[in-house]
Amino acid sequence: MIDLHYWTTPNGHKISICLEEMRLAYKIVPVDISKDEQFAPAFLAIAPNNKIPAIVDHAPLDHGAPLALFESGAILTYLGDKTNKFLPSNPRGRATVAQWLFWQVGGLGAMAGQLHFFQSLAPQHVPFAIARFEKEVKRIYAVLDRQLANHAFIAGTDYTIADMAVFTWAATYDMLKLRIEQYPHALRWLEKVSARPAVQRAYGIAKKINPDAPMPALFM
Ligand SMILES: N[C@@H](CCC(=O)N[C@@H](CS)C(=O)NCC(=O)O)C(=O)O
Repeated sequence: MIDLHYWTTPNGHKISICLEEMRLAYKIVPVDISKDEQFAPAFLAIAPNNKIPAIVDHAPLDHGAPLALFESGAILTYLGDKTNKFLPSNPRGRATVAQWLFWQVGGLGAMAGQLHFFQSLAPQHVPFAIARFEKEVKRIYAVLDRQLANHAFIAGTDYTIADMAVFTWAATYDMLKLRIEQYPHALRWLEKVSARPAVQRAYGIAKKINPDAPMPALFM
């Protein structure tokens, strides 16, 4: 059994999608970040960076003590290794998936998060910050669109953990006030991934846990 310490955000959805895709047994432990539950000592013992998602695998690969992990990219890679699914075992395929996974965590997710903050949450209107992050997020969507122009999925021909990671952030285009029709290859891929039963289940779970969770237009 795996405990998923989760809230209904793009980084949280990555791991619920992955667990659903892999059909692993898991239990959601909600960590409501709007109520600062990520700072509770019990959560910090698992995730010292005070951010969701985190997991505790009570039956880890090495049959040792329960394994606690934070950082979505590390969790997705661990689950790929645990199940041998959605992560190639050959070095070339693995490196390609890792490349896009790191691109998502360090680029798309970080920049989209900042853009959303300055567009919609900041107590002050800071036009320079909005312009800076909007330009960078548009550049990143253009990179995604070019990659998907000649690949069925992010890392090539197969759906992998990189698609799960990129999907949950790329799907927030309406929240980021982007015109997704400007990225037609990304839109085709977004529609294909959003229709996967495991992805539908993961967003359905989010709605049940937090009916106020912002839902991407793809799920309306
Ligand atoms: N790089 C981290 C980012 C995690 C992250 O930013 N989580 C947000 C929710 S989407 C969070 O927990 N924020 C709470 C806080 O900053 O206190 C990952 O990929 O897991």
